[in-house]
Amino acid sequence: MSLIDRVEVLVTAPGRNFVTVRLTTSDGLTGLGDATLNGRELAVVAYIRDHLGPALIGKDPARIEDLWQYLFKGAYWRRGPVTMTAIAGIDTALWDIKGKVAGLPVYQLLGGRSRSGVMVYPHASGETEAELFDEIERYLDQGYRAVRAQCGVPGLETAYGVGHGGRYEPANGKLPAEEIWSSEAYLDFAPRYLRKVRERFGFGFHLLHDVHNRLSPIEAARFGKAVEECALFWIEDPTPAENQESFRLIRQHTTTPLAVGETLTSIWDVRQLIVEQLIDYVRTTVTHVGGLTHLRRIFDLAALYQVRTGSHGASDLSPVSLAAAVHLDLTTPNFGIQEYMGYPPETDEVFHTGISLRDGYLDVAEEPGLGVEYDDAAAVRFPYNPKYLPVARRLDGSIHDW
Ligand code: EZ4
Ligand code: CO
Repeated sequence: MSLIDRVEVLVTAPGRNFVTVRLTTSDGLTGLGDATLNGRELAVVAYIRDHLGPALIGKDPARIEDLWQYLFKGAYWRRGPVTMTAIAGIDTALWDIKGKVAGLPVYQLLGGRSRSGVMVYPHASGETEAELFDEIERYLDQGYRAVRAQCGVPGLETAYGVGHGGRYEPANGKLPAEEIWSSEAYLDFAPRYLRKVRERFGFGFHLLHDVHNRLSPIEAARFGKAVEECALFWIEDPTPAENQESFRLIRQHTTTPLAVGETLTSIWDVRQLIVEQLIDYVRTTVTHVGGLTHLRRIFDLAALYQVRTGSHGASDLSPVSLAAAVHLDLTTPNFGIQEYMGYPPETDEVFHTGISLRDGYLDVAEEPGLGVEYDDAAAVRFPYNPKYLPVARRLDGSIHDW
């Protein structure tokens, strides 16, 4: 019988930091999983290297479900981003191995295709409206069917989601950078530029917007109402979701669809949002909810309540994460949309994937497993480069949700 022989945690920074789990079996098969937690990478590395890895040696890699329960329930300490990201790295690598053993792409193991491609949305952003409109135009010209729009807010020096003349990368400080936030300025400006986007480009594509947890429930309700005429695909993270019931208030006031989930780490964190139909899209992602084993359980729960999926797919999730996401998206009946920012050339030097983009849809190559190769020789050329996400302060200096 083939057993888990080796557990490696690989850290590389080709464009940005990524943590990758590589499992090797006694008959020489390898599996890859993404375990990147932006700005907290080494906490996950230690969790796998010092705690999960030693317990996996000699275990049967075919028993994915049992190993998941062993790492989750068996740990006594459960949930939380570090734990669930570490479990995800291992779980994803086990699915990769199972695919290789079977000689089948992972989406086949998950039930086969429900669709011919995975609709994605890229990020259009600008410090000014003019820059934002140029980016939207560029993406629409490239054939994307959906675009996320984020613009700098007059009076605020920085705004989340806005690249500064290049790729958007929020983890940018040796220590956390401090950004100033004003919900008043944002609430005044954002509905106006979103309306201008529709006036200029029409309604023939899906328009998305990320609020990034910056509003209170009643402010979010007001925002949702103010943008109803824009027919948004969704507003994302209108308010922090620890109090899941607070979404009732937003719901009572607006028909703008709501999406939540990128920082949530288990089915328990989205249970009420889903069963009370307080959201329209669940955005949990394979890397931060313990891998494919748990994510598909969330998606199945969501299907019962007409909630569709829209997984987080920012570029701080590695190409291994993207590949796993696309395999699952291809099969999921209640799939909605997948976030996709693409990667800089350095990232592609380390992670070789057969993922293709056509007419705004992603697809995977028909390789066994996830279809991703990790290039060790390239990876060592990009050593770990510690970076933090910023923090946000209000105009009076107090801390706000970033
Ligand atoms: O700020 O992934 O929808 N995407 C986002 C991201 C997050 C980063 C945090 O690591 O909100 O850009
Ligand atoms: Co977001």
